[in-house]
Amino acid sequence: MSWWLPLKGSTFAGEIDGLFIAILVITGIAFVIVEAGLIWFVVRYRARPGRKAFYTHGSTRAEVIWTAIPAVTMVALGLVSNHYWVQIKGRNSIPPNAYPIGIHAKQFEWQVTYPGPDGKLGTADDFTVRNQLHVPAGRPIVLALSSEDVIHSFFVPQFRVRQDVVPGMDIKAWFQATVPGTYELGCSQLCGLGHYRMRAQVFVHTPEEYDAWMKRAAQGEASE
Ligand SMILES: [Cu+2]
Repeated sequence: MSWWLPLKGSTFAGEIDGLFIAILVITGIAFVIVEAGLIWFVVRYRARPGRKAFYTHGSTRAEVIWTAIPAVTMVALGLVSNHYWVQIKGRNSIPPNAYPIGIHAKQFEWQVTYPGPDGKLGTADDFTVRNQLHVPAGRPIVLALSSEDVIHSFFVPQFRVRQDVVPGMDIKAWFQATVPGTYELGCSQLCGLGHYRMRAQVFVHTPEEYDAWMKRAAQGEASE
């Protein structure tokens, strides 16, 4: 269904899209039923000569029914999606072998810190690149998100990952990209006048390509 949803570019994408479509179908059915009922009542009880309007205090039975159906549907959706929440955002969801990348958001740019050849953040070989997120495909990535000033939000539609970046908080988010290519990271939280230009390019490389890029970038050569 690439004509309406972005490319499925991470291991989460299929599940998130399934949930999205399930909710769309449920709300779509409710929409059609409600609109059809509305039209039916408008026609059925239209003004006619000799018929007087009357007041009603409502129907307890009808109210219980139209409250219970959405409530049960909401709870069911919550229970079904909890599984995905635990897997994607849960406290212990980050795979232990995830590759760390630091992301520092500020008005209006993304500063991406790479762990360097040793694969560890917070060491001397780390280096930072503005507005370019390079990741290898097929490997879990854990982002350490921080903000300089206001709330920003990390969003790559193809990964189906969105995470607010909040000043004073150290927030982790993880994903595993699956399809090599070039995507866009946009700030999805209105953060000031330059919000519209707070974007970065996302490069998903094959593991070999990523290693080669890492070597070049660590030596301080221009990063792509
Ligand atoms: Cu922003």
